[in-house]
Amino acid sequence: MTAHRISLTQYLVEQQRQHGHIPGQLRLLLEVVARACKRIAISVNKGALGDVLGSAGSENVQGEVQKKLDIIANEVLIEANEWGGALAAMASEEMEGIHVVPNRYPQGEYLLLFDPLDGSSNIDVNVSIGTIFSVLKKPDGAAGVSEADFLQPGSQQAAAGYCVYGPQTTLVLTVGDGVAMFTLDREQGSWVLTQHGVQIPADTKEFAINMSNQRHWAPPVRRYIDECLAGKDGPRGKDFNMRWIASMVADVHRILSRGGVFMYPWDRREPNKAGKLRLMYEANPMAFIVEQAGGAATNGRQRILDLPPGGLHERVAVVLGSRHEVERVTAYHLEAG
Ligand code: AHM
Ligand code: MG
Repeated sequence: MTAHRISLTQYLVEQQRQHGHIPGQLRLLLEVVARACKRIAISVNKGALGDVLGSAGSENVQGEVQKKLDIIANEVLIEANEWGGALAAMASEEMEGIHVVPNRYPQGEYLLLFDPLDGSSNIDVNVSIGTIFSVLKKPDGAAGVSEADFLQPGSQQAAAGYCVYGPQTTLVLTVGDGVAMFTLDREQGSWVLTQHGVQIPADTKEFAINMSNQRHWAPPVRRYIDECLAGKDGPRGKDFNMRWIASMVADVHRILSRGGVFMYPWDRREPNKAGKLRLMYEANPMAFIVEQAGGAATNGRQRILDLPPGGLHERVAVVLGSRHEVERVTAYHLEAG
């Protein structure tokens, strides 16, 4: 294996050179994001030894208590990306407004959005967490850069990825030419291509949902889960297994690896919010990756990548993963009117 190792750099150069998928600036940007994820992985691994666990005693724009690692990861991503010349601005779950690249650095053509540390509730209990990112192109001809430039549907993404900090540190990436996975070789400090052309099986017997919210769900979601729970003797004619890690990165990573359906639906407790997850830096990048791996992603009614965003921190219901199951859940919603 060692003799034929393909590094992230080599993979990206080949994408640029042979397939024409990515311009030089985008390649540079993705390398910088990957380097930042390596630094975040080091902090995550230190845990209690690095004084990185616990709450930071502050709240983010969504009113959620920030963990120290949320803030560290956000700072690492900003510092790593602002001087490279590929970006015009960044947006993050941890910042209310956009972060424009300061004047002292050259302005690039791209916009980067991220959830610096997804699955925050798992930080202190040593369960997998991750970083999710989405790359958009700044609209042509726009003078300067504003929040409105970010409000593009997910179908416009130039690239998307996530890094899962688990038993292995794995970077998963798409530039619109399938999905590739890179494992961090800690001794060498480099990302090594370990899988490409990732495909999600269209059928599955595994679902992921937070069952404790069952009483708040809408009827189509109840119907789907009830049918799964009925098992072999129910209308589906097969037994289903359930998994819920409470880190979207880890749940999506399992689905990319062996199939499954992931749902964070709308629920009655907050009728004005479309769900818990954020469209622009959680649902869109994951939907892009899942579609590139042959899966599907909807909000129960429409394709996530077609949704026009109304704001940076907009929330959305999410159903993604194995295509036939996502189609079924979506059909149940449409039938319900
Ligand atoms: P976060 O970005 O604040 O960490 O929240 C998002 C996370 C997802 O990773 C995960 O799927 C979900 O929240 C878990 O929510 P719950 O605790 O309601 O099960
Ligand atoms: Mg998150």
